Parts: sequence; C-alpha cells; structure tokens
Amino acid sequence: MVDDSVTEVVDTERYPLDAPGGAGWLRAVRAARADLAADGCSVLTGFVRPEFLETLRAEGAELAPRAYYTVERVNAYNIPLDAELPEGHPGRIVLERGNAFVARDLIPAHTLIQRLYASPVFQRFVADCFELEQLHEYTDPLAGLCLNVVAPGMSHPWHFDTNEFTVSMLTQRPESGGVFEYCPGIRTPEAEHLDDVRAVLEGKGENLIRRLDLRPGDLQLFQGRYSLHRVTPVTGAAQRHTAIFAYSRTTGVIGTAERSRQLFGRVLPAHLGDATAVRSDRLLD
Ligand SMILES: O=C(O)CCC(=O)C(=O)O
Ligand SMILES: [Fe+2]
Repeated sequence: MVDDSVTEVVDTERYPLDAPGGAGWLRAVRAARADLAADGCSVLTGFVRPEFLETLRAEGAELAPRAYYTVERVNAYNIPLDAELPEGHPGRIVLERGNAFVARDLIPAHTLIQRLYASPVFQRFVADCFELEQLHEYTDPLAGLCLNVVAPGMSHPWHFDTNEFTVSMLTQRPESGGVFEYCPGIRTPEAEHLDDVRAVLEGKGENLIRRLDLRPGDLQLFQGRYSLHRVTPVTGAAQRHTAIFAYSRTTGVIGTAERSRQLFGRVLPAHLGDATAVRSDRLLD
C-alpha cells in the first residue's frame, strides 16, 4: 500500500492506485494499453470518485477567469502561418484557436488537479499505461499543468500535438457542443497523409472522425501526435473546462518565451534561461 493522498480521490476499486503492481493495477494498465494500441486513445471512465466531482468542477470554475483569453490564428501543424508550403497543403488552412489556458502558477496546490498532477503514484500509473520508464513534470512554471477553457462560441480547432502522449481530464462539461473529435492514426511516423488531413479540415472527412462522450472525472490518455483532433465549438451558456497534465520523458522541459507569451500572455525568468536548458518545441497544442 502507498501513502499518497490522491488515492482517496481516485476510484481505487476500478483503478487501484493504492496497490501499484497488484493484480487490479495490472488489469487496468493492460486495458489502457490495449485501447492505446487500437486507436491511440484510452478513456478511463469514472477515474475520480463521484463524491469529488463537484469539487473538481467548482475548483476549475473558480480558476477559469484567470485564463489568458485571446484568439490566435493557427494551422493544424502549429507551424508559422508564413511557412512555405505547396499549393493545397492542409497546413495552409488557417484556423482560429479560441480556447484559453489557466497557467500552473495560478492553480493552488490544494486543488484536486494539482494533487493529481504531482502525485508520484498517479505518475507511475500513467507511465505504465503508456509503457514509459518514467514520466517527469515540466520544469516550466506555467505549462506543466493547465486548465483549458473553451467558452461559448469558441473552439479548440483541429491540430496535432507535438507531445507523443497527453493526459487530460474534463472538469466541467458544456451544455452542448464542445465535443472531442479525433481521427485515429491519420498520420504515421512515416507518412503525413495530407489528402486525408485536408479532407477533415475541409469538413469532408466524416468517415475518419470518431467522437468521445467525455464525462467530468474521466481520465483521457491520448497519443495526439498521430491523431488529428479538436474540440468542436461550445454552445449553450456553460464553458467547457479540461485539466491538461503535461509530462515528458526527460527532466527540465521549459517552453520558449515566444510560446509562453502566445499561450499565457506572459514570460517568466525561467523562459529566458540559458540556451542549454532542455526545450520542448511545443507545449500544449
Ligand atoms: O481540452 C481538450 O479536451 C483537448 C485539449 C488538447 O487537445 C490540447 O491541449 O492539446
Ligand atoms: Fe491537443
């Protein structure tokens, strides 16, 4: 048994974080690995116990006004809009990123999402699901843990993640819209499959798209580097909130000053550090 207070928050009957390496742990890990192998996504439903869901939601709702609200013009590859790309390349399609992020330094240590993010046993479990030796929190004081806020009328448009693995949790569902859509394995390490990507961006790729009915407290493990994905426009009065737990294989990951300014509207001394510090070229989308 481990002494880690997140085990009171997690449904340990289904996800036995209190008994690492035990039979239940291995069963849960095997199931997640099978999902990931099949389509690059695994949703661990009911990860957070029902009695904590209102706290999870309320903590996020209280934080949401601290998000950096801006609408950014982007493309699905998150490369500069003036990059030279051939005619018809899907990277030439410009999208509006209207989601907003609350940075880690604005999220109090006592909140459920901070406790999960920093929990050694949670990290061990997630690493096992992704078949990774070890996971590390970002050193970046802003980007390691974020609340992704999609307000009514806004969306988080189609994109690939630079990270090979992403861990997230819906904390507040919108009234309507705000659906997570993804195209499993639309590209591979060997091939971009530009025609398929363009079809999806132009609204003609229905056969390639899957949709998730995420509920607050579900833990989502996702390999977004090969699966194009988005959050559809939120409709109705309520915002959609998701905690994004960013981990890396190596220690010391800090984003660039430019990216920090784009995502959070500010730069800290850590982002201006020496050039030998480990950099990640892209942090969130
Ligand atoms: O908020 C979500 O559910 C998706 C977030 C996402 O795709 C990202 O941050 O890269
Ligand atoms: Fe993403």
